[in-house]
Amino acid sequence: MEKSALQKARAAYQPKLPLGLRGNVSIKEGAPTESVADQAEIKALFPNTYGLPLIEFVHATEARTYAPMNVGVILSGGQAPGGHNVICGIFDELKRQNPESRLYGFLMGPGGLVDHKYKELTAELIDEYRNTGGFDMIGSGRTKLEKVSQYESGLAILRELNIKALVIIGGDDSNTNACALAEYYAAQGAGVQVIGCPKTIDGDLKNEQIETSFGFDTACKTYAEVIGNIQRDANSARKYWHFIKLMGRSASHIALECALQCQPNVTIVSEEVEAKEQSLDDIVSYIAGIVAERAAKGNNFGTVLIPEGLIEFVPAIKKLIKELNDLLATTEAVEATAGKSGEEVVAWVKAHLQADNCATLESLPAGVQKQLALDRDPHGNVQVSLIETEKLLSEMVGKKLAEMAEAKEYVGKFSPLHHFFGYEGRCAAPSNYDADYCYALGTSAAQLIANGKTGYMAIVTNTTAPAAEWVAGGVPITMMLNMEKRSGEMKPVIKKALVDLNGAPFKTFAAQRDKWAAETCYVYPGPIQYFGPTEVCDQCTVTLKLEQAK
Ligand code: FBP
Repeated sequence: MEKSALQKARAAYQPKLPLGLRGNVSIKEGAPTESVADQAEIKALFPNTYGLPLIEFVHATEARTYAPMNVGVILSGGQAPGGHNVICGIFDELKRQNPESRLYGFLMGPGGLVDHKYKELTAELIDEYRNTGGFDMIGSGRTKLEKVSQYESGLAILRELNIKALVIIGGDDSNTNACALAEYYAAQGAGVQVIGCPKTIDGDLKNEQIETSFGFDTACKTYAEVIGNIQRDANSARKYWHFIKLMGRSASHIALECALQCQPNVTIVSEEVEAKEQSLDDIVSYIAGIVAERAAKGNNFGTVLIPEGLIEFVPAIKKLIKELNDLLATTEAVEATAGKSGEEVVAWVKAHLQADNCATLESLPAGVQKQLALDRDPHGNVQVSLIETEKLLSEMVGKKLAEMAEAKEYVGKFSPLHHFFGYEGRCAAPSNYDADYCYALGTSAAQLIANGKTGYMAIVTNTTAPAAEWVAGGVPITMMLNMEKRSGEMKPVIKKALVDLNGAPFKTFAAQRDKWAAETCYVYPGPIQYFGPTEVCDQCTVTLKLEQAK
């Protein structure tokens, strides 16, 4: 592979490991654990993997011998910077323990295990991908591992390759599935350990045990760099309002972190919209108010951050989407809308919706009405992520400002521009934080395997301190489970961490947002720095610093 000078320098970067993971390692086990909620149900569902102790790795003076072992690894779900370093960490530790050990990568996500698509990860291949972004070493996919037939098909190839442990690198759903797989293989006496690893740029896989999911740091820093550049442009030309949508399927952690890093004029936080039961009109009025306030001072420019998942957190729209999903799944709807034009489908839908949901639909621009009525995913659901919320909001703000101008409440010029940042950050070269964090997670995963553990997630904590002081270990996945309704049934799942409105990151933002709105307090974070002073290169997110501040 052809490489740039920075890529070459980056390939040579040696991730910093916590002291506890350097060289010889011994294991410290805590007391038995309980699940966060619904203990009796979870215990009954996971008799073989429930109640295990928390684990910490500490430096040992005595060397240990390890038998050779074959291990498999899977990347699951959306790309997140640092995934390759998790694999490098597993590989290096596995080979340090015994050079005869082998690592196999299953291709294109969990589907590779089920369909027996794999490749051996050799030292040469691993070296190509050290400290790189992306998941292209083995690819990723969104196949859900949840059926016994899949577990059995996976077991066949694991046996064929003599693989005794599998590491699943994924988000909350993939780790929930890893837990079920660990339990199944333990119950069958299959002799295969299953270890999870916390990944997602969305930052919503975190709890008492997991400080952050990997990739969140790099993705946010990448978006913050570009938002900062846009803000510098806005402040230079003073003629555009930039509406910027930021990835994060559900939680608003990315938007909040970018706000804390860049101090934009407006940031909408979906969790607050839901808690305050705000309507789309409330959000639009809030933004229009700020546009008018700035215009009164001659500042016809600004930045607005919008989380990708916003629309589903607006209670009235959530209700409308629910009825649309049910309505359009009926045979009557399928027959009545077949072969019809977009306008005709929208008219049919309006005639069949409840009055309040119809009013909500009619309050939206015609283009969005069509998207809601027509764009369905393979399960027949509205494709919320396709809705261009940044355009929807700016269009509605424009209308509101026109009304305000009529009423002599606004004088100004409103020229909106639109951006969506998601894919730009998901495969960025990992920051030092993510490069180090992921390598330590991979090393921990290999240690959990070497110590015979299953049903654990690799963790690394104390990551606001210098990397040498980070603490590595494992947490039983059952400890993070609770029962939630999924597709009409109660299921054991890892609780998704939405933005906590009582948490320090949101409170810090809320205390300053009025000032950021009225004045121009932009911060321009600049690009991620890989080489240089530690205060520039080795910092974690503002969110994590605020959450961990004692
Ligand atoms: P994961 O939860 O699997 O980590 O994926 C997160 C994410 O990047 C979201 O932010 C985004 O909404 C989604 O994936 C997009 O996924 P895709 O590229 O598969 O459409």
